[in-house]
Amino acid sequence: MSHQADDLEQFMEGVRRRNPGEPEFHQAVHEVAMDIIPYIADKQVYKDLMILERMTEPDRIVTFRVVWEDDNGNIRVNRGFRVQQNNAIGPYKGGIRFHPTVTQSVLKFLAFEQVFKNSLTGLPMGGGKGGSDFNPKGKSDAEVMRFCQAFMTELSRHIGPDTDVPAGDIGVGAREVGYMFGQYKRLMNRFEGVLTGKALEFGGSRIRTEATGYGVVYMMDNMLRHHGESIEGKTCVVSGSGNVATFCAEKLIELGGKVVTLSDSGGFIHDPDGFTQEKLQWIMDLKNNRRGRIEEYVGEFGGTFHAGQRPWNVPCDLAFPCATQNEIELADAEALIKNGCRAISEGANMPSTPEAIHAIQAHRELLHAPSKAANAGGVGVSGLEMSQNSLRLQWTREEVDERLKGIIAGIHEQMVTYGTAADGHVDYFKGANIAGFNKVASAMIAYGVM
Ligand code: NDP
Ligand code: 2IT
Repeated sequence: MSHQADDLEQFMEGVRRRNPGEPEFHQAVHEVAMDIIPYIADKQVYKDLMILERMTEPDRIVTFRVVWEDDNGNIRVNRGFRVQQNNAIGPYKGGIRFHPTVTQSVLKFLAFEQVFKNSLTGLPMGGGKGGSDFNPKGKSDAEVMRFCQAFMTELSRHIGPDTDVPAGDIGVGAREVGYMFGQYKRLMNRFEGVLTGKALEFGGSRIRTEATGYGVVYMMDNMLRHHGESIEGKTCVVSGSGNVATFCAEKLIELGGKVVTLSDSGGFIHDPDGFTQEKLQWIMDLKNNRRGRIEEYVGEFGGTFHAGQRPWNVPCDLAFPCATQNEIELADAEALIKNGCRAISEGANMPSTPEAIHAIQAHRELLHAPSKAANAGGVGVSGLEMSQNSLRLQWTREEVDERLKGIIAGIHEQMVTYGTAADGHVDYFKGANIAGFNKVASAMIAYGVM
């Protein structure tokens, strides 16, 4: 083994020892350390000051009991978390996830990724993440409201517009942010920008709802243009049918892409004719208002439903994983490669397994933008929402969209700067990891030992 492979293994050994039983967290740290350890090999100050070791240890984790009453009068108990990972370059910032699969490991991986992502946006935001194992599926609005109020009753002690600013993620959208913001305002008697993703009537930003999905497509556009190509006429496979997936599909259709799949946890739908904006509106209504299942699409518009499957075997030019972590495994990556897929822009956080990433990187014709860069448009516009709240102003749609495009183009440029090899090949993972790391590391060095 080379020195660097030794150093990586030794470092990961420590991470695994200090964080037992947290496989998602180990995976996220390993994905970053693979690039950072060789990068700092000749930068003694980073090693002496233990910068990477300090970055992998959250500043703090708050865990708490959330007790609420369901519609039948039963008392229900869930666990709430907030992982405050790193605030070297700004207040902790990152979403809240409500899903039965939420564990400390999942939230630690998300908080760790968020530090690098927020750094890449160029805005002053540290990294954090929170959530609960609460399952919103099948719950009434009143139950969701009582849960959100109970959750915020504890969380409110730990957050604030200059301390920690949560937002949405899986299972947390406009409805949940509304309930949580209302409860914070009631408890603190302060109207302040403590959450982002708020509705326009009470301090939200235009384009925040669309921002993650739009940004994923803008990143794809940047990657393709850098290689002399464009989205127009390309067949696109998208997974998920939530916030990120649907606005990713909307922007793709607008730019002339042909989107042929969407999915949910029940399986995927395949419409070989491609979705139109009208069909997509129907899906958004199904998911956001009627809270139905994606398979219902087939009864309305035709196409096929594939129960229990993901869409990666459907031949495509461009792929957009927008559902959840580890949804592209090795066999999926191999299917994408075999079918001639040209590029992947990751909407979900850490959607590709290490084996899948390895296979894709070995196949150098397949461009691959990592989630911490490709989905940074969401938190980027959250940062703009914080700016607008501080200014007590709301910008126009055009103004926010222009800034979003600028943020994504800036991230693409940083990845090219740090990720381009001598032969011109761009390793977007390496570029994102090093560029995200540099800014946070410099701030930490400036603060001294803490
Ligand atoms: P939503 O809750 O709006 O939608 C999630 C979608 O993914 C649903 O279609 C859901 O299906 C599906 N899904 C969730 N978990 C699983 C699972 N375990 N297996 C299969 N399908 C699953 O969430 P978002 O669209 O907001 O988030 C999607 C991804 O994007 C996540 O990885 C999130 O972290 C990431 N992200 C979100 C941002 C945002 O601004 N919202 C910003 C950056 C990243 P079902 O309805 O059946 O549960
Ligand atoms: O993963 C993410 O970047 C988000 N869920 C959005 C975070 C935010 O603060 O807008």
